[in-house]
Amino acid sequence: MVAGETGIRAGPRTSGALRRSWVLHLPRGDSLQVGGSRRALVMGILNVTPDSFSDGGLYYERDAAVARAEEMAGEGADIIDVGGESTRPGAEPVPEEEQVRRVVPVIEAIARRLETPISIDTSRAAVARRALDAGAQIINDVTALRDDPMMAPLAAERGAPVVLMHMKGTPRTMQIDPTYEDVVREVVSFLHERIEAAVSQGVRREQIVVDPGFGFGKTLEHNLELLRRLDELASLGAPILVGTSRKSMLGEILSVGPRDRVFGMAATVAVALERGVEMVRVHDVRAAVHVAKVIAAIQGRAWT
Ligand code: HH2
Repeated sequence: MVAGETGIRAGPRTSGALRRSWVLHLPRGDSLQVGGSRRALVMGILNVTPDSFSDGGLYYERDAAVARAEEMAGEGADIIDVGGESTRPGAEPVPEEEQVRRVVPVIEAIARRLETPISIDTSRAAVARRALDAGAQIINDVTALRDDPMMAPLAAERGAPVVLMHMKGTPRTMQIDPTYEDVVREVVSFLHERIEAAVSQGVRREQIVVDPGFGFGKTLEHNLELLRRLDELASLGAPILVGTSRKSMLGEILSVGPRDRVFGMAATVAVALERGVEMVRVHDVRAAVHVAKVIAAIQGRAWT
């Protein structure tokens, strides 16, 4: 059996597939149950940036950001993902000090007001360290610990769960003609390599979450192939996080702007959860929580 799996079989009202279950241990002592008998976790996105692709500028002011975090918690978010750097295609890196200036006051304020765990969306260890000091408890690194050699040691030292995401290239270059022989196999082998690299640097295997990185160096067809074959990521033995929210793959299908892609997101979340995904990262928390609850009920899991 793959490490981290319990081997608990799904109940009689479900498809009979292996029901996977983990407990992520948070640095401040709490834990997050992932999979098993409970509904999928919903990570609410909080972009403290002037230029994110769908909500740039909306939550750039501290008070607006904190109010949005409270709203998402009220809608059922299980994690608030705070980021101070846009990673949209073509985006330039934001200096560490500027990311810290954007996210730290917001994280401090949210951690004071809410019990909802906070993740920090950054690839820079200096930013993650300051965010963890301010009250964040999970590291979400879209470069899977490749951008900054100090990120893995930091995660190991703090005992923080880490999201490792697949990306081909960098945000500046990733959408320039991405090609794969088999996108799913390449993503799986990349994530396998990154899990082993993290573990070899002291990160506990049970604290690792993987993410195929929708829209990061992928065409529409690559993204759709990944969605169709998400169950193949289960071989990695880690919880799977999926982020399709408002992304251009939905815009290409629906010909609508980013804020009008909520139903499209809901369709992808429903399919992902039915393929065994345990976590989703979304802007529209209320909609995703509703989908997660209904899917959980259908699968015979607790939906509250
Ligand atoms: N997508 C974005 C940013 N961070 N992290 C994970 N783990 N998975 C994702 O799919 C992912 C991510 C991009 O979306 P968003 O944060 O809304 O936009 P921007 O990068 O422009 O701020």
